[in-house]
Amino acid sequence: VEASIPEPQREAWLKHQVSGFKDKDGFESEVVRHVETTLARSMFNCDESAAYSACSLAFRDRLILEWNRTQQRQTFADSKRLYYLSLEFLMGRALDNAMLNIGEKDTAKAGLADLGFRIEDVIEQEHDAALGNGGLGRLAACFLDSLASLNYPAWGYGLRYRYGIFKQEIIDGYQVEVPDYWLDFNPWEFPRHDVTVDIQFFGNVRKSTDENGRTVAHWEGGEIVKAVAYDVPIPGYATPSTNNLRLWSSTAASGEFDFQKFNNGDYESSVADQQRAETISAVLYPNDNLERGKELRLKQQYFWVAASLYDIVRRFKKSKRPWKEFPDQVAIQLNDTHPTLAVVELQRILLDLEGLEWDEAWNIVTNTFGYTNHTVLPEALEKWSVPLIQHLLPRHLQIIYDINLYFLQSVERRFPDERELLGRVSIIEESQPKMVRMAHLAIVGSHKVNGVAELHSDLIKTTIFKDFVTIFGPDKFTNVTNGITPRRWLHQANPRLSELISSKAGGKDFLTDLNELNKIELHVKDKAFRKEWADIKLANKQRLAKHIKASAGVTVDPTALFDVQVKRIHEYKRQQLNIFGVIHRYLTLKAMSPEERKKQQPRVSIFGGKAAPGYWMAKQIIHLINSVGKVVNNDEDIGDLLKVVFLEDYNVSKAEIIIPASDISEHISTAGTEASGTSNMKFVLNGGLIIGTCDGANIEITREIGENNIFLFGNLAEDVEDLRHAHTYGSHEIDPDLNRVFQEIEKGTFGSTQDFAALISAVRDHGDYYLVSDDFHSYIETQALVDEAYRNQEEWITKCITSVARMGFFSSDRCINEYAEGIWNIEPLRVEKEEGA
Ligand code: RUG
Repeated sequence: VEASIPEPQREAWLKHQVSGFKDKDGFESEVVRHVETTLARSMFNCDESAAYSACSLAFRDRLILEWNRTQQRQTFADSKRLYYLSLEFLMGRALDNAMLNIGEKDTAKAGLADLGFRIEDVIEQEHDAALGNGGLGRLAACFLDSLASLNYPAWGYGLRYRYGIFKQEIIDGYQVEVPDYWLDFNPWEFPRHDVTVDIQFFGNVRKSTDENGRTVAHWEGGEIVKAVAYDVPIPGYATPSTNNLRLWSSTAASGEFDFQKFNNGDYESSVADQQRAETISAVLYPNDNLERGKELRLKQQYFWVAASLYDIVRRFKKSKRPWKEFPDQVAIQLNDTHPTLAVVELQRILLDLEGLEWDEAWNIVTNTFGYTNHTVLPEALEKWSVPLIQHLLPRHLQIIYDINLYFLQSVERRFPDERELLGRVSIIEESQPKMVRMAHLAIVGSHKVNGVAELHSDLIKTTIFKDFVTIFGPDKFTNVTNGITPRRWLHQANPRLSELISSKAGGKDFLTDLNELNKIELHVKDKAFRKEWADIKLANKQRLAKHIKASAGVTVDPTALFDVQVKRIHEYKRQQLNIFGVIHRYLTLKAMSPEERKKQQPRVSIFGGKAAPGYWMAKQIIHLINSVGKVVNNDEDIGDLLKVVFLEDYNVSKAEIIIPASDISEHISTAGTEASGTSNMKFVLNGGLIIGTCDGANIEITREIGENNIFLFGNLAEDVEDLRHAHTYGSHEIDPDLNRVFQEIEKGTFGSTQDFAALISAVRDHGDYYLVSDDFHSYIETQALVDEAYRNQEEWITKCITSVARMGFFSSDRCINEYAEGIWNIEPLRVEKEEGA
């Protein structure tokens, strides 16, 4: 790269090369420089917020230098890259992560102390980057961390929402949504005003014939919106590799048209255009596992996909390689169906703009894309109305119809007698209006389709995508069980446990090879080790107890059993089962004599999670939890035996406090509904046990850690359909204990009975789709086993240590290596450590 610059100029550049801070002194001088120049402040008015900004800028400078080098290295190596397309990246805070991944947290701690600040307070200043709803977005963030840490040449592409997931407030027990404006000061992004792409919407398609007699489509007219790139550096752990996350922001295209409007005095309308354009990237849709088919959402999808592909194609074209080599240079992963229009857009680029023939183009497209499915829930499977696509993206609709035609023709040739098969696999659903089934398009347009846990990958092959397995064969469908990054979810969230583990595992290698954790199993009987283990858990619980007091106003005893369920609120995740179980516990305790009560295991039931603003049932669940808490927490008969807490505004930084403090966490979805779950992995990795159904990754966690170390209950996925059928067509007896709970709610013990009627009738009168009653008895019994097991602290600690030791499989590094080898066909770039600054 350097060779293209003439010698004297190169010398000048190299002489003045910036290197970023090297030690504590250098760090301090960078912080002071940023306070005084970048922020225009001084030591007299540098508060914690300014210290955070300056400290972040000092680290950002380091990152950006490594980012530049990494990009140069990748360009020079000219090897295949992965592009991860995700509408959500739930990154959380960046400063702590950057300090730890770069390996300079101690330097920063000492430097900040010299300047008069506590590092914890400075870290606390950061606003979470919350560009995601839940598991899907956080998985994308873990994947970015692993890709960089493993030195893979990879970019993430997403949207730079002005408003991330809303902030949740609990007022009188109800969820209230408040906008999350997070961009006030964000030192972690670099606006690239020179990297812009014009994105077209609406208009019409004209066809002409070229000199070779070939029909050429021209997409004309309509409206142009400009995409501006914002780059976020993603540091790898213990490597100089720093990858890029490119987020697109929308703005009005500054065309002559606007200018003319303005000159003509039509100021209002030119401002309205600007605002309309900016709306595209304004807000993250707050739905998890639910699609609503809104036009603006489709606009977001195309805007992001078109800008990203333009960027990817531009980069490829610089290499001057022939088009057929595109899949050798580029792998694109579709994170769920949200980016599926990328399949159509690449076909359009190759066909209409680059002049390739259909088959040649389609071959390139299908060899480029991979598709990850994250759900089997029907309400989450994306469909877009044909008239909407026709209106917004007229050329794309034509291409979708052509893709479908050729696909169905090939199916018909191979299965001439199966007329119904065509209707079932068609990309177009023959409804009123017709709909485009995005999952079908993603499958047809990709060379690999994967689920995210073994059970889930089996289920998609035998249920929703069964016909496609018949058509394409089983090899196209594969499994990559999800994972989590141990850097954030152990080292950062639980520094003392990380330190203790490294003292027994022979250093920090477990952070880059999580299987090294198994070394601690040898020490499971070591008294001092066990003592320190228990002390750390208690300290983490004390920290959470403080947080509970400050945010929910409830005093909890840190020695009680902490039972945690934190995740999006959803009927399939069954927080209602949990709270019904809590009521049952409360009633049981109330019925006991004071002597009997004294023998019971004290418990704190902790809930957290957001409900989609339009999801009424989920909001009722939150209200019930808070209403139960109000009664139970103030009942003098009960005291510390049971406390019920709803922690408002669950997000990544709160997860970092909550997860290390858990004794038992709940992963209790109806079997067959939770694709994987990833918080189950985080809790176990932090020395908490789990109670769960045989669903998602719980099954593989059991396989790894052993049946004795997990509390499983409930019906199996294979029985769910029959049970539902029986509820609808046979008699449906409600579990008697659950009935008692319902009666208590209906008596008004927890306030207005009207509010909770729907939660009860979903079980009693509407078929109990989520099998709450069927699983209730098993759930209650298993919770009793949890109490019993917890009473034997020695055995409990043994279970915890053994489980952590066996969690190696769940590192997102393992997943990324599986994707790289089995789907993307990419190699890591070797990096010498000294190469970095
Ligand atoms: O619900 C799933 C989780 O089970 C899974 O762990 C996570 C990551 O794979 O994705 C979640 N998910 C699925 N979020 N949105 C969807 C459907 O769009």
